[in-house]
Amino acid sequence: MGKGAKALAEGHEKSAANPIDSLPLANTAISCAIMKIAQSLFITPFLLASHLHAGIGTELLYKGLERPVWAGAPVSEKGKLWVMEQAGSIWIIDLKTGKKSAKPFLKIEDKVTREKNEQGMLGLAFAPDFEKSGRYYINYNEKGGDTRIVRFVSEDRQTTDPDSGETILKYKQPFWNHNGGWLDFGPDGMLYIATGDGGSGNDPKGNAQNLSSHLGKLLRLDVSGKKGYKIPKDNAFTGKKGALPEIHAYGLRNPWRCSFDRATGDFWIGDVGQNAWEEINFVEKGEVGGMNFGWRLREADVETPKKKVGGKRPKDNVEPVYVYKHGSGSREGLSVTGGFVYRGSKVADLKGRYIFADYQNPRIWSVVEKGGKVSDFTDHSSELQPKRGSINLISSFGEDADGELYITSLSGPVYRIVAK
Ligand SMILES: [Ca+2]
Ligand SMILES: [Ca+2]
Repeated sequence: MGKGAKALAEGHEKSAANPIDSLPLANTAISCAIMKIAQSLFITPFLLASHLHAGIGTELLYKGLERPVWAGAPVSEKGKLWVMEQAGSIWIIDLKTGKKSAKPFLKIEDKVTREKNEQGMLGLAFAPDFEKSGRYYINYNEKGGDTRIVRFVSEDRQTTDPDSGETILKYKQPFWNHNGGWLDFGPDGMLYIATGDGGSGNDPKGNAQNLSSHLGKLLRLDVSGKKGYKIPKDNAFTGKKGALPEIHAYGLRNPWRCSFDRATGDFWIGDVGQNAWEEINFVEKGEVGGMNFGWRLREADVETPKKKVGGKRPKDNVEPVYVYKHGSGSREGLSVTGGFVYRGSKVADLKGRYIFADYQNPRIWSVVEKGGKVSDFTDHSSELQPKRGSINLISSFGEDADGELYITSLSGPVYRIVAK
């Protein structure tokens, strides 16, 4: 999500086009031929055919949320999915019955602004010990638009007193767009927060390269204490004059959905581009902080095309592992939505693959990472279309306690990714 209200409206129109092509027909023809061969070889046709039909698809989990932007679950809570509505409410969906909780898990719509397209409640992180502590963290735009990171405690793990929040961190938002919004705990137990560059276009204030600004950064906080947060001793810029010690990495534009791989601890970022490119960044587990993802000097792996904005690769620059051009082709798009490496057990074809999407085209793809490089690009856009309608405005992917994946569409539905 990242190009503003106008772009969102355009996305609505564009997404009416269903990207389903003739692939299912082609599969049927092939499988019929294989069935014949199998029969002639006295092989049980069912087994062979079912193997050939292995694939992925989606099922509608819940319909009718108001602008869902996030989904997820604490690892201790199986069979449930938390979903977030941008206006400032969180609900729990029972994965067996598909029913939504009668009461919200949290509802703070009176504290959140959702005046503009990219403003609202944008992210949630459950504390690693949520089962015991009930603690979790929310990223939202408060009235007026500035960002707040607030800690809540859910006493019964099902609801929250809306007035019980403790503000951990607050930073100014000079413009309504590019608020980032993602936050989660890393394998090191630290809270990571991805902030956007603050907004407008081409980062006019140069926030992302400015180490004295919270904007355009990946922040890293130790929130394990009773109150507030501490700076982890090994943060990259601790003690550096003029640099905020909260900063772990910099040079981000509008990171819209990041994830830690629950199996490896590797880190993935979908960073929304300006006018030409979208990008995916990858950081191996254990890599020390201080890396520069390049914005606004770099858009993906080139100099930002706008005059007096772009520049040479800075020191410590980390190039994206995957980039794609703006456009409406099958490998193109307008606004990346970062996803997850699939670590569930039910969808064999997705195992170990990083799945991500374009919010506006809309497309859903996956790649495989090895040694910091990605390969085996696969377009899942057709096979992931549900029986009825089409998935558009892909606002987020979500992971449940078992590592199964879900897709939220800003137009309301939540889909489950399943084996076909
Ligand atoms: Ca902003
Ligand atoms: Ca970059």
